[in-house]
Amino acid sequence: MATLGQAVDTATENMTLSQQYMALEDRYGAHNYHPLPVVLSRGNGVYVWDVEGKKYFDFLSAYSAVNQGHCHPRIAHAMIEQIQTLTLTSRAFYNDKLGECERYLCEYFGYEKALMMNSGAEANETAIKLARKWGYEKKGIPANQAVIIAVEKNFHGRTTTIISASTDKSATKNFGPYMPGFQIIPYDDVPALETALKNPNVCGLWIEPMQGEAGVYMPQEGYLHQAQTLCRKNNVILMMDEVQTGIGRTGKLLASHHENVQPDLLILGKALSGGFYPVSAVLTNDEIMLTIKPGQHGSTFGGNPLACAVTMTALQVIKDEKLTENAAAMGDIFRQRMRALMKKTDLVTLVRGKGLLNAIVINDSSESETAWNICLQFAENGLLAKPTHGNIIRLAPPLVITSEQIHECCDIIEKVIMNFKK
Ligand code: IF1
Repeated sequence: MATLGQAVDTATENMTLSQQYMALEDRYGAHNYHPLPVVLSRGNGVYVWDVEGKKYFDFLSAYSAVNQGHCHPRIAHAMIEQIQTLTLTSRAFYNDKLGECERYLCEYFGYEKALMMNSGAEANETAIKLARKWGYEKKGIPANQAVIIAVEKNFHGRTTTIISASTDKSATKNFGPYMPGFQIIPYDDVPALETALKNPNVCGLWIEPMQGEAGVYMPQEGYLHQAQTLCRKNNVILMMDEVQTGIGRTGKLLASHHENVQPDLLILGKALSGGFYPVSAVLTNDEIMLTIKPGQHGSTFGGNPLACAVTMTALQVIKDEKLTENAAAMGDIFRQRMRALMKKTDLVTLVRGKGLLNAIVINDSSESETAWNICLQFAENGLLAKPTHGNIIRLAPPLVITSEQIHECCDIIEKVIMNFKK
């Protein structure tokens, strides 16, 4: 077995262990990311360690997949038990975990039916297919005329259909031709929504309750509720992508709940498994879900026994450890500390977010390296975060963070910001 040193073509005698691992990825892996130069090898709760043994607070939480904290022991135990029992049956047969998990999901989130998939993108693809099928078979939209309304700066995943609705050039350039049937309108714009929904061929409105990738952008108070009202008035499905904002992240079980909105169709992923396994799901009512008949949709691993065992435990942990409530309380402390920091510096111009999904806006152009360089110094000081777009830094720790830890992290952020030289 080649040792690490032999695995890369470049010389390794003067390279750190981290540099050797980074060289491996560079040599053998697709260059589809630009990671911070940190090589992680262990995680526990809010902490991760790199291969040199340096400890960090994780302020990205794998893009909100580890809301329960890294390597949560209860979820690990449930996974190990199931791994040694039954992992995958396919849906050619029944198994003793799927029905239990579907009931658990429906009761937990308040829906009649669940369809389990693997990635967040697949759940969004499932939502698109359900909305279209319902549009043709229940709303009476003429064949192949169904339209789904999406909004500017959305992020729903990376498949060719999903990016067909994207307004982000880096997500769409040279991936055409694009899937038809999407109309893009501005986010957080009720008049634009009102006009678009008048089209009788519209089957769905497809939005995030807060736009994570766009830079933790929150719509004005009331937008979500008006969207729900307008969808009901125009017989359109409100398809809410809570892959990043759901499962306690924003201080409510769903970010939609900040406005007492119950989406007609709910899209979940990421923290459904606490970061142990790719699990996603679409939840909706019988009328919509039962438009898909046997053999019309599915996936090899969708809803497998291992995914189900992990999911039920990961969601029970959110409840038992009151992580939603903790996210609300810790988020208040965090934004309070950031607003106090803003009074002492002009480098941070804005803090925004709900619960533990927050972002700070850096006072420099979005083309500058400033936010990136600030994140490098955060890492130097033991806190991992990464800019979303240009000058916006997303700050989203696991929901298990304590008040002592959140203050320690704010101290790190303050120290770096106050000493930063552009
Ligand atoms: C990447 C972004 C975040 C999501 C929402 C669906 C999906 C995601 C609201 C798809 C996934 C991830 C994907 C990952 C980075 C990260 C991300 F920067 F891409 F946009 F979080 F903001 N809906 N978001 O946030 O779920 O298929 O990935 O399981 O692709 O770079 P997935």
